[in-house]
Amino acid sequence: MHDTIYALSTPPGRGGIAVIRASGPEAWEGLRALSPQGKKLPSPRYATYWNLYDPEQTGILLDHAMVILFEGPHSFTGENIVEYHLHGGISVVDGILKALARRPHHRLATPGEFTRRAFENGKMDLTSAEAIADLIHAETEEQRKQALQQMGGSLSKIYDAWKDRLAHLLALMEADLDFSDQDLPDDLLLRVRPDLSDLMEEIIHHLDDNRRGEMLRDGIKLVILGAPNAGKSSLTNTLAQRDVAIVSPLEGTTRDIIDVHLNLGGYPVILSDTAGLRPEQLGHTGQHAIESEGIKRAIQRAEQADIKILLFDGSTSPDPNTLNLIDESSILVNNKSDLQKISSDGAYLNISVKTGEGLDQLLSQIIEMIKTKIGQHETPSLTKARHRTALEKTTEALSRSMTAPLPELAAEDLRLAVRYLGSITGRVDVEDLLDMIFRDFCIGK
Ligand SMILES: Nc1nc2c(ncn2[C@@H]2O[C@H](COP(=O)(O)OP(=O)(O)O)[C@@H](O)[C@H]2O)c(=O)[nH]1
Ligand SMILES: [Mg+2]
Repeated sequence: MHDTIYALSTPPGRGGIAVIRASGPEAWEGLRALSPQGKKLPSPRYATYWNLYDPEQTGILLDHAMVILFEGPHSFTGENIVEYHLHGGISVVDGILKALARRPHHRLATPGEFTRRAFENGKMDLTSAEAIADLIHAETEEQRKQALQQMGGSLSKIYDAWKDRLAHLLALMEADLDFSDQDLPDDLLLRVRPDLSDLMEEIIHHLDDNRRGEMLRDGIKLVILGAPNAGKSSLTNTLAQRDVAIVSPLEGTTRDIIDVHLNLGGYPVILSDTAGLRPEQLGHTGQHAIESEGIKRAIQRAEQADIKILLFDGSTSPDPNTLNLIDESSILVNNKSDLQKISSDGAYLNISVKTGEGLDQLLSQIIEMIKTKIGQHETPSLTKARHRTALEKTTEALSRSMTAPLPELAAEDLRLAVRYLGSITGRVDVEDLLDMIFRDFCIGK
C-alpha cells in the first residue's frame, strides 16, 4: 500500500487533453522531479500552469501542462494526488508516463486501484465504489441516474441502517447471555423477535422487486419471436436503425440469435432476433439440425426475456407455436398490414415494417412496458446479484435465528446476518470480495 500509483485516466490515443493521475506518498515528489530544480510546488486544489521537464535530460521540455495537487486525506483516494492535465498527444503522455515510471516507489496502477484505495482509506463504501464502475459504463439516462443515486449512498444508507438495527438486537442478546444469572432465554427471544421479524420483512420486500435495479443496470432483455417470415429480422433492423440481421423470404434464414444494444427512451435494451419457430416442419438433414438448434435457443431466450414481442404475419392465420408463448410480458403484433386489411381483435397491434405503419405505437408500447417493470419507485433498488445473494443469506440467517433451539445459536445466526449485511457495504471484513469488485474497472479509475 506504500507504492505511489499512476495511470492515464482519460482514454488512450489522441485527444484535446489527457489526464494522468498519480496517488500515494511520493506523488508530489513525482511532480517535483518533473519541475525545474528548487521550484516551489503549487498550492493544493489550485489549477496551475506548469512546465514539465524530463528529469533525466536537463532542459528537455515534455509539455506545457496544467497540474492540480490534492493533499490527503482530502482527496479522492485519501492520499496525496497529482493530476497532470496534458496536451492529449501520444508522445506527451508517453513522456510523462516514462518519467513517472523511473521515480522511486512508483508503479502503474492496476484496474480500479484508485477507487480501491478510496475504499480502503474509508472515503467510500463498496456500493459507492461499484456505482462508480456503473457510472463509467452507463450508456443511457436511466442507468446514469441509478448509478449516481447509488454513488451518493442511496443503497448503503439502507443496508447500514439495517445492519445497525441488527447489531443492536445482537448486543441485547449477548448482554443477556453474558450477564443474566437466571436462565430466561425464551423471554429474551420473545423480546427481540418482533423487531427481527420487522427487519426480515423489510429485507424480503426489498428483495421482491422483480430485479428492476439489475435489469436497468444490465439491460432489459427484449426478444422478438414468431414463425419464419413474420418479419422478425426486418423489425430488428428497423428498431436497430441499421442492417444487423439478414432479411429474406427464405425460411430458416435466421438461425443464430442476433443481439443488438439499444437505447429506448433512456432505458438500455438488449434486443434479440431469433430463428423462426417451425419445429414440426424440420427433418433430420444437417441444415435442419442447425435450424432446430436455433429454435431451441429461441425458446430458451423466450424464457429468459423480460419482454417478448410475439410477431405474427398478419396476412396468414396466427402461428400456433407463437401463440403458445403468450404470457403477461408479451406484446402481440401483427406485421404486414400493408398486404391486406388485417382483422384481429384489439389485443394485437397492427404494424407494417415495410411502410412504417404502427411502429411508433409499438415503440411506445415497449417503453410503457419497461416503465411498468422498472418504473419510478420511492425506494432505491438493489443493482447487483452480489447484493441479492448477501441479502438472501441475511434473511436465511435471521429466520434460522428466530427458530433456534438455544439462545446461543440464535445469537450466532444474528452474528452471521450482521456479517452478510456488512459485506454489502464492506463495513465488515471483506478482503476476498475486493478483487471481484474492482476487476471490472478500467486502469486509471
Ligand atoms: N409486405 C411486407 N413484407 C414484409 C414486411 N416485413 C417483412 N416483410 C418481408 O417478409 C420476408 C421475411 O422477412 P424477414 O424479416 O426475413 O422475416 P423473419 O423470417 O421473421 O426474420 C422478407 O421478404 C421481407 O421483406 C411488411 O411489413 N410488409
Ligand atoms: Mg429472420
